[in-house]
Amino acid sequence: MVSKKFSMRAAAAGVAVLALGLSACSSGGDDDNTADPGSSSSEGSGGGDTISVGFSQVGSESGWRAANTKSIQESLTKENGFDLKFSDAQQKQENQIQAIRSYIAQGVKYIAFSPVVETGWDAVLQEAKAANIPVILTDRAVDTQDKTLYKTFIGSDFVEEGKRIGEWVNENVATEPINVVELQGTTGSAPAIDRKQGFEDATKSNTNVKIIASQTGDFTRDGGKKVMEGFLQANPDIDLVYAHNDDMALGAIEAIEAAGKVPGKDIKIVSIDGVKDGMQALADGKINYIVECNPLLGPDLADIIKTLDSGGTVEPRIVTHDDAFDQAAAKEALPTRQY
Ligand code: GZL
Ligand code: ZN
Repeated sequence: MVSKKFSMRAAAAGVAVLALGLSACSSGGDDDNTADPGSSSSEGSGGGDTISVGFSQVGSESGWRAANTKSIQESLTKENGFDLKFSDAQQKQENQIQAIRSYIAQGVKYIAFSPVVETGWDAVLQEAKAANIPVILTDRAVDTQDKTLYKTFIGSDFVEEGKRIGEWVNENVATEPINVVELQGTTGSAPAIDRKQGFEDATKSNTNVKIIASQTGDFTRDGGKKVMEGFLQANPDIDLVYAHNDDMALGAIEAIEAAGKVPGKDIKIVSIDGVKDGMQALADGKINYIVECNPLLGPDLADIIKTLDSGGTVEPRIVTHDDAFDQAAAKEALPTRQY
């Protein structure tokens, strides 16, 4: 459940701090927002006092992404005062840049997006700034020197996620020498860079941990399966898989089983996200530990935009709360998981 308090400062008027208790709320979905950026929503400009928002989504590469998209579309509805224009970039940066330019041309009031990779955004964000359209980063960060190019970045701390995985491995697996293979997320993306960093930070002083191979599976099941097949062929003795997300872990499980080994036992698996299929595999003993990465950012995005629209300001960095689960905790949590 995502419920968080973060204080937001009212405008220069010096009005007392406005602390908002924000909780995930799932109002009825308005799921006809899959129009490509070129078209405005089917009901024209949304009319009346709705706030027009252009959202560029990374793609639909994983269970996490599907839950994140659902949360945004269910929160930025007309009933909730929004006219949402939503586009899926199929994990291509050029499609995101094109979508953002289209939103600028349409004169939306706000732009929000999850940057597929960290770099290469300054030009298009300068254009949004020149058009006086505030930009909000959700889920993933951009790597820019100019912090005025966006109002806030709301998302998990991926270094912390990698660290928590590494600490659990130190305590529960690497009490003897282990060979580790790593399934990295999308090359150049903030989660892939930071999750790799966090794991290494946590395990670098543990001489039992030896990372013998590390390669991107692009956050997809198929990618995880194919890379794991390669790892298995090249390395006869693998003790642990560190997957940057559940979808790649689920692909690795398929490859490990096809090789006649038992995932979670012969080869242990640790992962990040906590999507339903991952939590089920954890409860079934095929995965050993998962650090959650909460995708339910829709309600907070809606609140951030409304705060900005009423002249308020928001913190430049809002960190999403993540939980962590072992096999017993997964069994307990599964029945009430929202994603
Ligand atoms: C993390 C998000 C990552 C997920 C993957 O916030 O950007 O992208 O961990 C998803 O499942 O594809
Ligand atoms: Zn919690």
